[in-house]
Amino acid sequence: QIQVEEDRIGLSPEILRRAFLDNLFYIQGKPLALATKNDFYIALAYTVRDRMLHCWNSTASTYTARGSRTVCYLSAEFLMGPHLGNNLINLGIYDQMKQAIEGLDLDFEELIAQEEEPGLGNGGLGRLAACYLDSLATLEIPSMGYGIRYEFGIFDQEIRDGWQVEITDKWLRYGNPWELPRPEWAVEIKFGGYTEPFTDDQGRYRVRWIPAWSVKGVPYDTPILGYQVNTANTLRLWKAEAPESFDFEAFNQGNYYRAVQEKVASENLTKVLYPNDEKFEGKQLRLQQQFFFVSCSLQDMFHILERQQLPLEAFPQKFTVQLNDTHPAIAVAELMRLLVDKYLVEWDKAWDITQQTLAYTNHTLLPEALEKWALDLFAGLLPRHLEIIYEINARFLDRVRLKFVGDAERTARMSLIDEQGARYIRMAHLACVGSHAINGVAALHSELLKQTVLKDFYEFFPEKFSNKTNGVTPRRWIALSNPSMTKLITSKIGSGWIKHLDQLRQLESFVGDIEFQRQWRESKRSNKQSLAALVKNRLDITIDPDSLFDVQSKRIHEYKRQHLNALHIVTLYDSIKQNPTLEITPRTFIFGGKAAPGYYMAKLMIKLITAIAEVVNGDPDVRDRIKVVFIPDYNVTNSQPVYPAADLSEQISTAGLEASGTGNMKFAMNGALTIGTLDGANVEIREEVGAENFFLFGLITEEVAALKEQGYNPWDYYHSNDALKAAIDLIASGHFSHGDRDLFKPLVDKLLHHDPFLLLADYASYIECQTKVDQAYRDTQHWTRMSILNAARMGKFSSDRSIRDYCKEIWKVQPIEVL
Ligand code: 26Q
Repeated sequence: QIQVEEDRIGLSPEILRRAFLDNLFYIQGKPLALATKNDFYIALAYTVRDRMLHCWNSTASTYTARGSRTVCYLSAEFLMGPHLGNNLINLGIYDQMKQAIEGLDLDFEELIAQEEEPGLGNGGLGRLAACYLDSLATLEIPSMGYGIRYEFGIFDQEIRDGWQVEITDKWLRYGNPWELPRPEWAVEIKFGGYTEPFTDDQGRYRVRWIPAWSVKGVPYDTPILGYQVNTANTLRLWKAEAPESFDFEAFNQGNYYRAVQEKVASENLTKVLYPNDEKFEGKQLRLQQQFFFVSCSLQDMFHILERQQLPLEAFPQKFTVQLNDTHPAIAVAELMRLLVDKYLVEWDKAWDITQQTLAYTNHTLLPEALEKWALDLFAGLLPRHLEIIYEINARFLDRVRLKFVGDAERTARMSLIDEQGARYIRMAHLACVGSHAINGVAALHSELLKQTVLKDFYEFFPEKFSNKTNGVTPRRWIALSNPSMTKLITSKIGSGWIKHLDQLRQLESFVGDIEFQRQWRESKRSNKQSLAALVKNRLDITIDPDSLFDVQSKRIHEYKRQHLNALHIVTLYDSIKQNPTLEITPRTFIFGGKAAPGYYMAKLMIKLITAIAEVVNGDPDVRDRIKVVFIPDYNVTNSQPVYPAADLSEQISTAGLEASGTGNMKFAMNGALTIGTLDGANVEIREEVGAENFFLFGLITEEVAALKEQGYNPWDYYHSNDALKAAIDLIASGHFSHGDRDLFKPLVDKLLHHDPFLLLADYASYIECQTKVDQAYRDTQHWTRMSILNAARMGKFSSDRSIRDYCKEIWKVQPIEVL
């Protein structure tokens, strides 16, 4: 037992302050007078980190001593957001630290704002992984997040002349106090080359892989603290470096330049996060990234197994590995390779271990998002894995033929190899076959999976399928982001809800309490005031905190239909222009979100929104009734003040296309009402909060399918709805583009000629629903009531509930308390 000085564990403001000054002096090497804001931030971060390390070490010792079963969450993305504020909340020392820092006449919030967030994800999928790590630690589940330490995360977004401009995210520029490199646990990852069969000394038939090159994977560990528990789990992210050996010395004898080039090439592997989501791109470097982090992580698990002197057969008891979408699905082949080629386990045994270990979560039904790797590309990089996939496929298809005799079409559909024309490896099929459990991320999505993309697999092994509705962590998304509401709720029902979100139901007994309603409104109003101040500060736009804050913030996508929201704004603008005395509830339309750099239509949607904003906000006839704001660089940091300030949450995707959504949950938990389609988790949110507290519109999934089946014609809607025609014509006329009729032509034409996401079909229903919102907001009391009930009934959507479900039904793992 190591004795630690008080300065590194004490929690009183006085000791925290002393520790902070000590860190400033000894870590940053600065006296108070010379320190920059960043120095202060680093000193503050180390002061917090010291307190976490205590938990981290105890956790490691406890897990080792108990030989615990461990959840390994494999994800190409972890969108953690800033650590400092969250760690202060989870340590339970937010207020003490604030006092400590303010006692030095420093601005605490300003120091917290110094942190460059690790934006190692695109959106929902990466942020879900982050929420799950928070819940795993809070529920005291032995677990490890495994991913990639991208040197450049998701790009920073600037808006210039209304267009998105991408800026490199140099998040490591000023160092990262939260991670510890562990070079002693580095592993080697091999690529390319060829294979050859041979017979070993025991006369066994085996295959040798002679790779062409390799890189070194170095783990960087970040502690992940649970909320008010001693558990601190690990997020282990891998960085690629040049290998130590691999014949480079021989190869590069006297060729210094070549040697340096090789080093640069190795480090390229984990240089940058691919900024596309929901669209597959078959880039070689991306496949290298996927294999790299999967192989690093699996090798790491074998090392742990060895260190704990467990036999290979114990692998599935020791580890349960969750695949966050198909990005890590190569794990199926790599685990087989390690078992069969390296550890000499016979095929059937290895296959049992693999299947028992792996489980797969699907996050999308969009066909363009399904990963399929061109066979040549795959063969060039992973020749041995291709052979293994062929073997898995041959054995699997034999079973399919046995079960569905004579159904050759089915066999072709289910094959791991797509052979209609150019050949591809289907990663979702590989994940399904190699896993014992397959799940979707909301009830509707899980049903649709079974009926559409994974239908054949559901018919083959129905017992593997289940639903695990997503959730979000109330620590970051309420306690940290919304201190005023947190304080109010806690004053009424105590603070137990932060760990047991179902307890929010106790708020229902105060829903008719006039004083509580007033306080609720006051909290919302102050959050709107804060957001208004941020908007004023950053964008120099004045927005009225008494207007209805109508927010759509998420990645920009046609299926998410930000342009449907835009059509509503144009319709309101046009009706005010036609009828200047029109009485409407004043509204502020707030947008935020990044477009994939190569997604032209999404970028044009941003331009459309900013163009509408320019006209609306500049027109004295309308600008006191409607305002439009596009918040640039929407990320975790910038989103935190947004959810608490929203009155209305826009969740308006075409039914059947949003797998779950998680922003929908963050908004509703913070007392926003939802206007939404019956899509993803909206369905379940509506069930929980009550249909009377939810603004529902639009076609349902079956109607979408039927309409497309019968031949959808957007022109029918255009010609039969005057307001719709007027809105589209106004955009096409160049009214929002300084007379330029070409600018938005691609967008308008796509709506009129194809409209794959059925905006025109849903327009009338959406506008009618928005009119109801307008009227409902005028009844302040009733709106407040609905707002309270929304927050009170969101318990289901805590990621703690999701994680409990995974633990019980898939991972079969129990908590281990750290003392
Ligand atoms: C794949 C291959 C190559 C390059 C990039 C990608 C890639 C990257 C990210 C594909 C997809 C993603 C992200 C998908 C995503 O965020 N999906 C969202 O997942 C959330 C969590 O389950 C759901 O709530 C959302 O509905 C879903 O859209």
